[in-house]
Amino acid sequence: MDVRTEYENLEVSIEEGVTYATINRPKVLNALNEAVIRDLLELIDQTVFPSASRVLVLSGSGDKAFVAGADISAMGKMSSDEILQFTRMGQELTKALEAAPFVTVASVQGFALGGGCELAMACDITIASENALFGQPEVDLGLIPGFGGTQRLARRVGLPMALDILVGGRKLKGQEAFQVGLVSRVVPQEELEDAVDSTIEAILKASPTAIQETKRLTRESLEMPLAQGLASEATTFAQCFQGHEAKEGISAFLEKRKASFSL
Ligand code: CO8
Repeated sequence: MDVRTEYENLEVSIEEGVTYATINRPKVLNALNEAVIRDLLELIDQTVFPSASRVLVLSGSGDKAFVAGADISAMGKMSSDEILQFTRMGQELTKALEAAPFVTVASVQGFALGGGCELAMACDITIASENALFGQPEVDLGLIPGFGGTQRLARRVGLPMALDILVGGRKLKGQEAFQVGLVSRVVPQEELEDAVDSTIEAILKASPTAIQETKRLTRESLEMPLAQGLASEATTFAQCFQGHEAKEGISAFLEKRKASFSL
């Protein structure tokens, strides 16, 4: 089965182990409509199977915006049934990014507002340039966040900061977003590509199974009691230890050579 790389609203390229997806609607600052979300969901499915990509990098076209939110003009034309469907699709996308067996990296420059902030937050690693601007301005439109903002933001940055962003209209530039834990790293704009590349390099050189299990357990830790999470960690650790990747990793260390992992 061929992997589809031609999409109306996405630029997709696949390189060794990595799928790059750029949301390509620069005239509306990469706003998310139903078609973009459907395309992203299909791409995620394809990245799981049959592609062997271990990393998905999400970005927005141009340097002005990652994503300036859900497409306000498209939403204005939706019926209440359609809007419910649209919210659910957006939430499905954020859940798919979190549940994916590969690592999702958001590369953010410019506006990451509303649905754009929610999309960046659903990625495993969010790398922002100093010019990034995060915010959840939905209340100004008479709306509330609909792609997970009311649920994920407080888990990510704590209640006082989340409420300041959600109801106090606070917008955070890249550096401040890093300081409050909204993003993983912040770099000057001209270093964004290198920062993404070095993150990819670190992921690709490590054991695929270990990366996949670590992501799964760490994400699950937010959903379960500590004792249950620790039990799950111990079992998975023992399983990894039995696997050929751990045998290779440990031997390589002892033999003072680079490990070579295969799935
Ligand atoms: N939707 C549609 N079009 C947009 C959007 C958007 N979110 N953002 C920008 N655009 C369009 C503008 O209308 C404009 O189009 P045109 O050239 O035809 O006039 C073009 O992009 C460029 O934008 P501006 O001229 O406004 O550029 P500025 O640099 O002056 O301003 C801003 C940039 C500050 C980003 C401004 O465009 C803005 O405020 N955009 C809206 C931001 C926003 O409110 N985002 C939240 C949207 S709601 C949301 O995301 C909810 C998510 C969950 C939804 C669940 C649904 C059911």
